[in-house]
Amino acid sequence: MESTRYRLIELLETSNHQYVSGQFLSEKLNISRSAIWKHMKELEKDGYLIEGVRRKGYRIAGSPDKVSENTLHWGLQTKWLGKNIIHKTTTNSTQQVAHQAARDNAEHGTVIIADEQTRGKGRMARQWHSTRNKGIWMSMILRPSIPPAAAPQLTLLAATVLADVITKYTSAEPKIKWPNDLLVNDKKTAGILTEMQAEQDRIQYIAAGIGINVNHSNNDFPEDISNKATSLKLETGEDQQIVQIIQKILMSFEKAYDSFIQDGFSDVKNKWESYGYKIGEAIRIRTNSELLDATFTGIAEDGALIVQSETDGPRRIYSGEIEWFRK
Ligand code: BT5
Repeated sequence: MESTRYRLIELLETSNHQYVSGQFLSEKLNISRSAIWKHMKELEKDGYLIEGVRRKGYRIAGSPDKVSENTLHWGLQTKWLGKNIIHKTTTNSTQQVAHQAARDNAEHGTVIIADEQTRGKGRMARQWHSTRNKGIWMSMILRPSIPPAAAPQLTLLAATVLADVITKYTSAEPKIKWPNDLLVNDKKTAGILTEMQAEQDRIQYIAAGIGINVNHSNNDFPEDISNKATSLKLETGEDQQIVQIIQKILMSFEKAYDSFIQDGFSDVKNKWESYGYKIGEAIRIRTNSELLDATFTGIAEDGALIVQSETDGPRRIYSGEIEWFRK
């Protein structure tokens, strides 16, 4: 049923917005013309604008900004990422769904996406607010043949992809706050959570979670984060097309991922540093054991933060938080 619908969309898509006759579609898909008509009605429920004209056939006059498996597939030019999409209107966390799907052998490149999360997760058991239909809440299942120790590089790669897409397709100017916060005008607009299932020397899978605040107004954020969170719409003054942004992310991510697997981390590192928040500046870092004042000089091959401290020279920090502002 579902795959017939994808093929139907594919046939209409390759016709380049020209009319395609019901007869042609029914022969290609090997289903009756009334079955074609029923599929068209279902596509309309997804928000597609279908024009049916007697003796000419059907064409898609507009695809909607409503997230569904169909709308995401329509026009998605990827080789492996998002070939399998699982869309939920509501779920506790797309990470949870991703873990379950990965344990059930979901293929590399499977994408899980939700309109709303009731228990969105941040790092270290923190909460991620995921207001219904306002943002992008998705997880990708990846099965890279890289050593587990290299997994943080993929998280940094994801951040550069988000920064690239935001820069290219909106008027916002993002910065990446180490390790993975996307800031626009000093406020957080996206976060990344990468979780991994691995043996000692082999990754079983990575669930890479991406959360982006897209069309939030100020009152869509709960009070505890309203002064440090923002959305693309708030920063650009423009409504953004969620489906399109997701597709751009998937296309860019696939490309960047394939280059990374083939050529290694150095392009990602350079790109990351070009977006790096407070690179070259004095920052204050809170680690598990200390509060450190130092100058942020860059990131290392292994994803660590490199700082130059006044008292004890260059250091690598693997886990910690950059405080918002050094006083
Ligand atoms: C992150 O954690 O930034 C990772 C967020 C990943 C969310 C995605 S959504 C799809 C997938 N499924 C999930 O369940 N999660 C992933 P962290 O760096 O720990 O930041 C969390 C902190 O950011 C919270 O403690 C709040 O202070 C703040 N915060 C929470 N929700 C926010 C939002 N919508 N926008 C900006 N800041 C937020």
